[in-house]
Amino acid sequence: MRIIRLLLVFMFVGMGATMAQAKKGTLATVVIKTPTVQCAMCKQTIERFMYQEEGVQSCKVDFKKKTTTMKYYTDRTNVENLRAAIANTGYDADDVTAAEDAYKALPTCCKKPEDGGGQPKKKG
Ligand SMILES: [Cu+2]
Repeated sequence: MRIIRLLLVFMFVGMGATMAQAKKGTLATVVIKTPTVQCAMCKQTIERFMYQEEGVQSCKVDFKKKTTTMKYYTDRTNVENLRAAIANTGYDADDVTAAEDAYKALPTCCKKPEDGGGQPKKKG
């Protein structure tokens, strides 16, 4: 009798875990072009901000390739939201232009070269 009860408990725990997983929704990956990122600080700024964004599971900025790769839960957010969120950190995201206020608040090195920012150009 005890064993049957124990089995039942295990079954419920198992079902609960399965349901919790289903509730999390589907993960999707998106690569967003972020052409204005240029250094490790840009990467940090975007990643720190995006991890607070609803539905984002992971965020990785590649400032050499100038892309931001994100995994997100499709039931909690969408690509438009993610682009808008990046733009709100001060960086262009695909066809969404950076929010001006946020861009102005970026450290000088993270601004576009025409605004006096950027890294010294390496030759070759
Ligand atoms: Cu930067």
